[in-house]
This record gives sequence, C-alpha cells and structure tokens, in this order.
Amino acid sequence: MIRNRGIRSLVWGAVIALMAAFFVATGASAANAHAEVVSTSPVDNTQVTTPAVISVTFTQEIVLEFSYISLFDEAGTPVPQEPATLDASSRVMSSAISQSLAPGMYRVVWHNLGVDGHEVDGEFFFEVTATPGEDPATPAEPSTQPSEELPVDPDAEALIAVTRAGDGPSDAGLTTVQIVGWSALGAGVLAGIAAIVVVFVRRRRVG
Ligand SMILES: [Cu+2]
Repeated sequence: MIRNRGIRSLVWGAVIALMAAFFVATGASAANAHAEVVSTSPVDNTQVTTPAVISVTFTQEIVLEFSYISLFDEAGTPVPQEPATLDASSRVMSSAISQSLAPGMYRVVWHNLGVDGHEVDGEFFFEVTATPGEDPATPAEPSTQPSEELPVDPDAEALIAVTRAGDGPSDAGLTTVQIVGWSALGAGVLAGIAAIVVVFVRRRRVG
C-alpha cells in the first residue's frame, strides 16, 4: 500500500507536469503557426537579370485581399508592377514586372494575412545586373553606379540580418523546441497512461 502511494504520487506528479508541458507547447504552437517564407523569387540577396515576376512562397495559405508584394528601386521609388496574384495552392503570391529593370539594387516588401488570421511582414533584396542584350562596352551611368553602390550591399545584408534576427531564428528556435517538446510529450503521455493503468489494475487486485 505504501509502495502504491509512492507510485501514485509519482504518477500524478508526472501527469501534472505533462499537462503543464501540453499547455505551454500548445500556446507556443498557436503563436508560431503563421504564413512564414519558404522561398522568394528572385532568391534573397542574389544577382539576377531583369526578372519577369517577383514572388514569395509561404508555409501557409494566405488571403490575397489583405496581402501585398511591392517592388522598390534603390532610391526607394515604387516600380510599376502588375496586381498581385495567388496561385492555386494559395501559398504563392506573385506580381509580374512588365518593364525591364535598370541595373541596381531592388527591394521587395511584402505583407500577408494567413488563413490562421495572423499577419506577417517581410522583405528581400536582389541586384539586377546588366541584361545580356545590353552593351557592356559603354561605361555609362548604369555600369559605374552598381560598383559605387556596392557599399549598399552590406547595408542590405545588415537589414536582412536585423529582420531575420527579429523574426526568423526565434521562430525556428521555437519550432525546434516544439518538435522536441511534442516528441517528449507524446512519449510522456503514453508512459503516464501506462503507469495509471498499472496502478489502477494493481489497486483493483489489492482491493
Ligand atoms: Cu499564425
């Protein structure tokens, strides 16, 4: 009987701990399940020739009416673009760029409303290099400017780093914690249930 009591308090301690862990994990999961970035086009911080389209792929379906994707040149001037569209999966937001972009740095700012009701903001950068059709022999404004503007690149990277430090890694950390938490939780719940059943059966036998 005394042994049984010892086992019982152990079991109840485990059950309470598991329930606490469950609520913490559930809360963390609800706060973290936004429409985060899977990939962008152009790829963040890369050099490309003038893109026909800019797009962002998200982890979750989004609501187009409350989302946007905007392109700016290095002076911060909005670049003319087609209205944003969503693909069939509702996870890829795109906007066609019909004009040819001059060489230079570009910034894409986006915002989404996920189907879970949470909103997420982000941005990415790319550099347009001279298009193959252009004559690189004439060192006019465009070809001198990118090299002069190269110091902009670290700024852009710093911005990206700041953005990522703010959003990305913390979310990624939470996700890892959650995965570990959920695995432990699953194993713990099974063990707890097994222990309760064992105690119950023993008690019935004793009684
Ligand atoms: Cu969310």
